[in-house]
Amino acid sequence: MSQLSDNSRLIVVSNRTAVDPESRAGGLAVAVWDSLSKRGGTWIGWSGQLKDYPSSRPRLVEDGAVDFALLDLRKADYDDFYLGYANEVLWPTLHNRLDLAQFDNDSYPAYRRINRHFADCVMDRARDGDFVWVQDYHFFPLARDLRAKGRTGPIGFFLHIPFPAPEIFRAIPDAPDLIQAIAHYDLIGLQTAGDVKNLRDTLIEELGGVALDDDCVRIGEHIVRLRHCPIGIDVDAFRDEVNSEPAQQAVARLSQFLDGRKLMLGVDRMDYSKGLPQRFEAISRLFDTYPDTHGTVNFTQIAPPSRSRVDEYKNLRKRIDRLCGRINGSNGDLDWLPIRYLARGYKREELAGIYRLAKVCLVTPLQDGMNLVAKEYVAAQDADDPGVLVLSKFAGAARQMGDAVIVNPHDLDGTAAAIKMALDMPLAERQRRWQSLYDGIRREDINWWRARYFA
Ligand code: ADQ
Repeated sequence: MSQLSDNSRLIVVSNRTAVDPESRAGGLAVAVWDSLSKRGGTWIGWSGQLKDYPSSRPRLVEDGAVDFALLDLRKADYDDFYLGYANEVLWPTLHNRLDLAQFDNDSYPAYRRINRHFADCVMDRARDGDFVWVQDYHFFPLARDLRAKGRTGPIGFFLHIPFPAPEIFRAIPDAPDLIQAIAHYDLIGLQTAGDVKNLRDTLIEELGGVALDDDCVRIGEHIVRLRHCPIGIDVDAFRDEVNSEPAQQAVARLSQFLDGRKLMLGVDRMDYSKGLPQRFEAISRLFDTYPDTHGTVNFTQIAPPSRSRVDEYKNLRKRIDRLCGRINGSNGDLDWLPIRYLARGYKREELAGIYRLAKVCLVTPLQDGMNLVAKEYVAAQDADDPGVLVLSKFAGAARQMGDAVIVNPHDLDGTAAAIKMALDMPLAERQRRWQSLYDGIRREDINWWRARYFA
């Protein structure tokens, strides 16, 4: 069922598409674009437009072998589907943050409705033999909706974020219906073996599923295959960016700012799962505990705002603003800015240059499906003088990147000590760790990920 025949097309569904070539950058966009442009197929997603009276027909855009079908949505629907359900219920719960979940916001009907609307669009465009490949937590119910509308061909899913333990998932008031819907997929890819185990246990405990082996669960007559497929990056493409003109310009500007100081770097979407307050506190401990860091290092955090209409994200932004001010106020000097935070995005090429210059990269999420920044940072390093990756054990990437300096981001003193060790690490050890990490991200790259899913 999951094996793709040579002439079957891919029909991908995701909330955002990469119809704009500029957006063929981060994780999902690159991975899906690569798969689609090689095989040919259709990408169905939201148009980015909110309309008072949206047409039920999608806008069609053709780009080589890929055709896009883009649906407009009504603002109220989008607010409930995207902000309300996907980002205030599912995102916090799946990241183990029940304290932040807004279970009482009555957005599930809109979530279901938008899924049915997307299902109609898939039904109009998919042929029997095509493989429908649904991306991420915005579309858990889609397979069930498609079956209800009569689709018989294979339907797969990939979850980019973690799947929590059954007792966490069960806290969602609609969990029984959601898990019943998820059980309609034929093949579900997850980032880590732990995610596979959690989903498998939930299918068994909630639906009375029977484990056929570690990766297969039978529910009634239907078999759901679960597959552990950690997402990777296109390493060569990313290394090429380091030599681009924008990367070189970024290096020049940043070097001027650093004036010989060592750069410690963070690059994240502004999101509470990324552990930014804890990271800032750990940096503060670093300055308290190791006076020789004063004047000799700078920590730069790049964090473009995301989902800024959700209250929790507004609060996070305020918290970061305050922390940044406090740390600079207590530690800074006439000629030293200890830490700075840039609330904006950078072009991919610029980012590659910025990574290259960083002696230490801090990837310290409290919970993260994979985290591609960790892999991009390693890809951007130079074998002669590589920087050091400090990586949270709660990022999916830590399962593959054991040669990073692994930290528990809740342990502020431990993280500060690890950062100090990274700053002082002798060249030979930096090279050994980097080589091993680099070999890993090359071996298990974006093509490996795709092949593993479709194997
Ligand atoms: P994200 O939570 O968005 O993705 P991540 O994997 O780190 O997290 O991907 C972020 C991407 O955005 C990276 O490619 C990075 O380069 C880019 N980016 C981040 N900050 C940027 C900035 N300031 N300017 C420009 N680009 C920036 C979700 C899951 C992850 C999972 C991915 C892919 O939450 O766990 O790894 O999907 O499956």
